[in-house]
Amino acid sequence: MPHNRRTTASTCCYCGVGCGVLIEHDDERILGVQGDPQHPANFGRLCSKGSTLHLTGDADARAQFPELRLGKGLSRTRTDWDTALEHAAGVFAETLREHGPDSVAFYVSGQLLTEDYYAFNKLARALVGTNNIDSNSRLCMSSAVVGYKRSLGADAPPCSYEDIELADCVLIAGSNMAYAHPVLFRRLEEARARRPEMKLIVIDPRVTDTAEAADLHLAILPGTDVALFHGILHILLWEGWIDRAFIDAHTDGLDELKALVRDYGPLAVAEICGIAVDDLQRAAQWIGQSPSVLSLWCMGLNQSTAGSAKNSALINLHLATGQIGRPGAGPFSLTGQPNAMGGRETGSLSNLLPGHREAANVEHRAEVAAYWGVERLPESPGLSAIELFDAVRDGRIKALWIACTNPAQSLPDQTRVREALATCPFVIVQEAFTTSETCQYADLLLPAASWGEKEGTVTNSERRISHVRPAIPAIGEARADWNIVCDFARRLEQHLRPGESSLFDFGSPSALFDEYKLLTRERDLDLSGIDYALLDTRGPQQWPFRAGATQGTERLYGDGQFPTANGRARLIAEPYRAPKEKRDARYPLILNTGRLRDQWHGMTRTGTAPQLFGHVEEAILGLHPDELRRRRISDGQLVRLHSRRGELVLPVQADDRLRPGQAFLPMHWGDRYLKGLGINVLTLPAVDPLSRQPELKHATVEVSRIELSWQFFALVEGNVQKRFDALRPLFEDLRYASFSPIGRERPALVIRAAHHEAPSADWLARIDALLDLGDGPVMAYDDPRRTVGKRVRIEQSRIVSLRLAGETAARAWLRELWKEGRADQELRRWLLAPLSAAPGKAGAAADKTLCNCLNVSQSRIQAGIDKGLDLEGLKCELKCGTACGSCVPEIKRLLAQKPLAATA
Ligand SMILES: Nc1nc2c(c(=O)[nH]1)N[C@H]1C(S)=C(S)[C@@H](COP(=O)(O)OP(=O)(O)OC[C@H]3O[C@@H](n4cnc5c(=O)[nH]c(N)nc54)[C@H](O)[C@@H]3O)O[C@H]1N2
Ligand SMILES: Nc1nc2c(c(=O)[nH]1)N[C@H]1C(S)=C(S)[C@@H](COP(=O)(O)OP(=O)(O)OC[C@H]3O[C@@H](n4cnc5c(=O)[nH]c(N)nc54)[C@H](O)[C@@H]3O)O[C@H]1N2
Ligand code: SF4
Ligand SMILES: [Mo]
Repeated sequence: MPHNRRTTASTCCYCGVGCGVLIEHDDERILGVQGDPQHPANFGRLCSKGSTLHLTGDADARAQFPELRLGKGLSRTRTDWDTALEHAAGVFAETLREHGPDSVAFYVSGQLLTEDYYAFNKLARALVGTNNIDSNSRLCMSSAVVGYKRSLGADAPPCSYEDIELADCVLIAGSNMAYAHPVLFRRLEEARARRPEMKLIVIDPRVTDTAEAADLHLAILPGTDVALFHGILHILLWEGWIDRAFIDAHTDGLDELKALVRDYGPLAVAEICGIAVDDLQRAAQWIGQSPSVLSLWCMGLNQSTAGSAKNSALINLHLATGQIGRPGAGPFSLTGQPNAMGGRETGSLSNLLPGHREAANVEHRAEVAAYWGVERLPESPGLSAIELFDAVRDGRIKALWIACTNPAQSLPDQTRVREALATCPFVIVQEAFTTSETCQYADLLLPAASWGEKEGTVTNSERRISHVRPAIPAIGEARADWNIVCDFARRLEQHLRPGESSLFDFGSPSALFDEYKLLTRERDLDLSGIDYALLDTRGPQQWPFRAGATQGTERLYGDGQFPTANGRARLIAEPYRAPKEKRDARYPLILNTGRLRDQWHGMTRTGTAPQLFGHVEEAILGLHPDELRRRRISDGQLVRLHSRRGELVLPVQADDRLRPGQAFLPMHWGDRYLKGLGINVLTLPAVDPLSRQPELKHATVEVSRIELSWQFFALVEGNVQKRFDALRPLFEDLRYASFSPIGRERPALVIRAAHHEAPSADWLARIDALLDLGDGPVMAYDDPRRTVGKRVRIEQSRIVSLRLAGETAARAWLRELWKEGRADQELRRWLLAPLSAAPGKAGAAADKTLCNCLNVSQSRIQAGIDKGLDLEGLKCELKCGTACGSCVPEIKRLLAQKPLAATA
């Protein structure tokens, strides 16, 4: 252990749970990470992603130096910060002069810290003079923002994490918490173990790990949530399970809502939602009769053309039953990104201003302008993400600044997004990793400091602000986001307001925080009583936290007073509308997209830790077995998945946790790990009319057979990032290619590819050279008819590199040999055999790592189960599930399947 090993308390940079982490480091490198026992979000726990943070962030993948391209078609070259920012300020000044303030735009992110967010906002609205600043929160939280604002009067989740433990009935809608908010899910599991009488209802079209834990799973047809919530309200009204006194004293709109939900009788709703009437009744009864009801929701509600309606229809249930403002009760929207909340607070959606203000409100604009000391703020409405990229594509936006988000992976309808990025005259990408899909479009790449290297604050789902502390200096020449923005802004001021005092004279993130917080004073989120020193002495705090207060606020609306004009909450009457894209004969399947347990978004960070691919290794489409049968497609086969907008080639897997007619694809794959434009080449840019949030969970698609007779498989150890970068471009012309870093102690890159004919011998020779299979201790065999070619490199009696071309039946077997470090006679015999098939029973799928913390595979767990071990026995003997616990739901599923396995 290095003698100067130290610990810095900070936060996890992934999800909105906002766990505290203790970063172990030696002031230069991050060496380890532990959950912070003092942090009130996680009390020491971490999930599979948080606990592997120290294994991520490979320097080979990091952006380390500014790079500038001096003309389209040229390549970028390294430059220094002065040149980079002077150039950017010059281009912005000229664009503003020629085309006006609305010809530039900023597209930022819920993974920025509050101080970064605030600096970007001030830059866009006060200096540049445009409202064209939007965030990836538009794809994530904007429906929840609308839901809270119009139903309750302000964008404030009224609950605390503790309420998850206190509730008598928890309703989870459109959230796979077990994967996406694991530490909160652990808190829920533990509470249910202590209080088994607690009820859990899960609403999700799929059987997820979260749904499997439920007492009642409503597997509704995609997009039908509004009908379901209205149907529940219909029963609540009919049965008298409402809180009349609360409704009368604290809400408006009952009559209209009552008139609407009259049409949502149980039979009709059960039919629309595709569920049993009894289940609907039971859900209503639990909601109507439990002493306290808490709802948790996420993207299954928000990412919809009815996202705002879904949010308000759910909040209606709380208002009608008075289930708000009390321990264990309330509508609790789970936030996705670590600082989704900070973005909303600082006004980082185009329609907002700092301090929960509105860009369209004259008084709000005047207040902020006065505080900033500028004459006025821009009046013309800003563009929201989808509109913004449309405006880039049709040339209205001439300079685009993208920070901390990867739109060339995460926005819907990638073909259009890519066209926009390719045509934009000037694109700045402020990024921590060069591997993001968007980097290729950067005319100016600004390297950003990332997790463990930067300071500021974040607000988690329960309105709790934490101090994010740096452990080590930023890599290379990377700089903190706030610092880049302020430096640029001061240079732009030289062009736009020379001689005047700077609006961006901030020397530290705390200076930004101190300026920003006063914009929240006397607003609903008033956090003016917080500063870094307080967070350091008293720990993370929940807003509102007014100046002079001694503590923050656990729960809102306990007094029934809502921040609306008349103090009353609003029941919203909006009818159910079906999703935008309808199924038809050409596109008969509904494509749903979402998270995996161990990956984060476009995988720039998680993709650098090969062990995180142990759970799910490649992009696979899930489809009900009936749909496969109907199309005469076998499990594991490569298929062509296509929508009205684009296509992908990838393997399909039979999945009876989906209903027939539905398909599921993880959201993580862009064009790096899978050939194609990524999964969002299939999705559509239709948006909710109020929140402008796109419908990312509902595109219609079809799956077709595809004949790709030539197959390729390779596995090569060591230098994963470098090999990846060298090999990846060579696969661009093949029909299918997938890349996965794998392994633990010995990281390796796995490549699978397929095409309708064999590529040239020359191509194969280039690949072999990059795989170290060109010369040295390499065993080779090419069968005379050239249907199969095999190469294996063995060093110190171990396989270190191999490839199969033509036909790849032995790939799973070879992988096992590699993993076990075997290179014996059996391998030699196989190598010289004319066909590729492996000896013994071959072709089995690769084993998956269920427990990533303790490295326990599914097959070992299954063997334990077959031996008669129960969960405790498995934990005791194999140690699986004893660290972060993320794998426990899946182990429970294997245990539940036991009788099946026994009779099979
Ligand atoms: N492991 C991991 N965790 C993450 C992230 C990550 O990338 N990886 N990202 C973070 C971010 S930014 C976010 S926003 C959150 C997202 O967290 P979640 O929203 O929980 O995750 P998703 O998997 O996107 O979607 C949740 C569920 O919505 C369901 N769904 C689809 N359509 C419908 C519908 O019409 N109605 C209902 N009721 N449900 C539907 C899907 O089947 C899916 O199981 O996760 C955060 N946490
Ligand atoms: N089909 C489909 N699409 C989706 C979704 C879905 O469910 N289905 N979910 C949507 C949702 S909810 C979200 S939130 C988005 C997420 O989409 P993105 O925002 O595109 O996701 P990330 O890959 O997290 O992008 C963050 C980028 O910032 C970089 N980065 C990391 N740290 C820093 C830093 O400190 N500074 C800077 N400047 N850069 C940094 C990372 O390398 C990464 O490239 O995806 C959306 N897209
Ligand atoms: S639940 Fe996991 S990903 Fe989310 S903040 Fe906690 S450790 Fe990080
Ligand atoms: Mo998100």
